[in-house]
Amino acid sequence: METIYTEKHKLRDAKTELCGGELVEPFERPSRAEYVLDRVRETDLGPVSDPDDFGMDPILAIHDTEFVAFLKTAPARWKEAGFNGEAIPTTWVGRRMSHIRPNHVEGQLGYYALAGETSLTEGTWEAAYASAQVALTGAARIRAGAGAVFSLCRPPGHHATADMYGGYCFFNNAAISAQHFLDQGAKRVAILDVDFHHGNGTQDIFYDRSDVFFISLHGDPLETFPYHLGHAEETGSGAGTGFNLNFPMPPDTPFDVWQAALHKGLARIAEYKPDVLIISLGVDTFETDPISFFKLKSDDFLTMGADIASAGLPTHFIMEGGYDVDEIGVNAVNVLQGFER
Ligand code: Q9C
Ligand code: ZN
Repeated sequence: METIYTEKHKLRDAKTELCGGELVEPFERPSRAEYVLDRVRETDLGPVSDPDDFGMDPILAIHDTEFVAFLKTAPARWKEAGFNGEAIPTTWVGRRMSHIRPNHVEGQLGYYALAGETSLTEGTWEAAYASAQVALTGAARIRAGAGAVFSLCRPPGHHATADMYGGYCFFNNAAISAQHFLDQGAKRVAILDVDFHHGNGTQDIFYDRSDVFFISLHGDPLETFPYHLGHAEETGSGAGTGFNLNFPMPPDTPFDVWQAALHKGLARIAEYKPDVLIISLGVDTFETDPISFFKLKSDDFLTMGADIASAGLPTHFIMEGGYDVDEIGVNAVNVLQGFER
């Protein structure tokens, strides 16, 4: 399987993450992608290629123009406003407050952030742009006939909505890839999100549409991030009714329980008959992930890959989360090797 990768991810290198009331070294750090790339090379998974440049249009097919401009300029504007640290929101649009966008950068952070942990820094926009280009290049490979491709995206994307960032995500790489497939002639795309966290951004983007079926297996939002979306009752709206499927699961969920949900999701995907399957591939379901609570073991990721392969669909793997950095390479590449066996 071919891997798409660019070093430009290193431009996303925040010094701080707001965690437990402290500013800590971010869990989502550059070494994550390096460990995955090392493992891709070590296992001879296949060639590693640079992304092509598809420009802004496919990003703007998903994201709001003003939001994209905000991400680009916010770090410099934050500095100009006289703030010394990295840009972190301190306000939000609380219930019954106004959705009028403020002028001041501090207010705009509250307006565009869906969570407060993710600092905006110089270089973030460029890295997020490059990450989206990695996903678009992966999509082009599938379109050209590849059975599977691994887009080693960083920063991740599945928490980002059309006009909100947070949860370490800025541009929604999976959504951008799905829309690109549709714009190139696909009729139906399924996105299966196996990251520990609910893919709230992807769900929100496609919630009222039937041409993208979103399925997510994740920690119950009653207990974990993103807290405010991802319940089983969320099944889509309008034309999208029936095309959103959530499997929230409790703390300490082991692989056999998780796998039963995977099989249910795959059965629904088979009925849907998509042209392409996109996997939002987070490996933060791992038993020693520092911010998650599932109990998957490294070998389980091989089984996961084999189960995904049984769908028999062209499959676009897009890297999302995974924060046990020492094991992220083994776990992510196990899914890809399990798929190929
Ligand atoms: N104090 C992805 O996996 N909450 N994002 C962190 C640590 C945010 C995860 C809590 C988790 C975001 C792509
Ligand atoms: Zn995650």
